[in-house]
Amino acid sequence: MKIFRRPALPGIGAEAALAEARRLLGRRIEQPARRAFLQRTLTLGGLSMLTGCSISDNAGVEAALTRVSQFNDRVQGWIFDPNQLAPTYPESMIARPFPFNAYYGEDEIRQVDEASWRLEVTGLVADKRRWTLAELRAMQQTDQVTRHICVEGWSAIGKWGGVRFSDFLARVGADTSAKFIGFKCADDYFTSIDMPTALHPQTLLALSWDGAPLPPKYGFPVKLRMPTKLGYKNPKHIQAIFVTNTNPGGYWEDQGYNWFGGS
Ligand SMILES: Nc1nc2c(c(=O)[nH]1)N[C@H]1C(S)=C(S)[C@@H](COP(=O)(O)O)O[C@H]1N2
Ligand SMILES: [Mo]
Repeated sequence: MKIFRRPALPGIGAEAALAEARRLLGRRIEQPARRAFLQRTLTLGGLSMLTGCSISDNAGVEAALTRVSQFNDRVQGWIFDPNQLAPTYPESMIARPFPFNAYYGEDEIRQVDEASWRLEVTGLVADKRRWTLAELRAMQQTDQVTRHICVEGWSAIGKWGGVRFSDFLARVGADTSAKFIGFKCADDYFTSIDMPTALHPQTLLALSWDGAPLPPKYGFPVKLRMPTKLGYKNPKHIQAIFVTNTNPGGYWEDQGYNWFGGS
């Protein structure tokens, strides 16, 4: 059994709070001079002015960091370019074996039964129904060799194949003017993404890894693969997808990880 890991944000001291705020602010500010300026000059007083939160106790620090993170979500949303492709790599660079990660250890990997599994699609869609794996396999397939980046400090290149998510959303008649797509997984993990990322050409409803059906550890029967987002935004073992205008949050996001989670 893996010990539950606390995410990087909560319960931290003033210096760490400043470092985190600088990191969150700096990541998505494009002009290097402005970014360097903010990172050099942000003080605790500045952080408290910027966020309107008093930094006198842990609760205040957390409130301030949440505001910075929410600001960062908006900036990432504004600057996300729906046509810009993430880098792709030659097959010779695929990591074998590919790292496994989940909020539990390898001994607790979920074994989903293909025969009884269905993908439930609900919310703001014309065709609310349950899909079998065979039906997903019958749709047009595409693959990508891209880099998966985990906030825990590792990254690895893998090859995922499956249905372009924008094709799937069109097929179910999703309201693409809605703001969010939520995902519920067989291991009770959950996450959600913004519509522009859902429609990005490299966002895949992935059914395979390295040319073979997704093994249980990588999320059998389906995962959402997005090379434009960090690892925790890529749900494995998906059971339900819903289109909504209410932000569904996520397992790690609700504990302080940045919601947009762009890479
Ligand atoms: N269902 C589910 N999906 C999940 C997770 C999880 O615990 N459960 N962990 C996330 C995190 S933090 C990472 S880094 C990737 C790991 O995917 P991999 O095992 O294919 O490397 O899955 C993401 N999706
Ligand atoms: Mo991760």
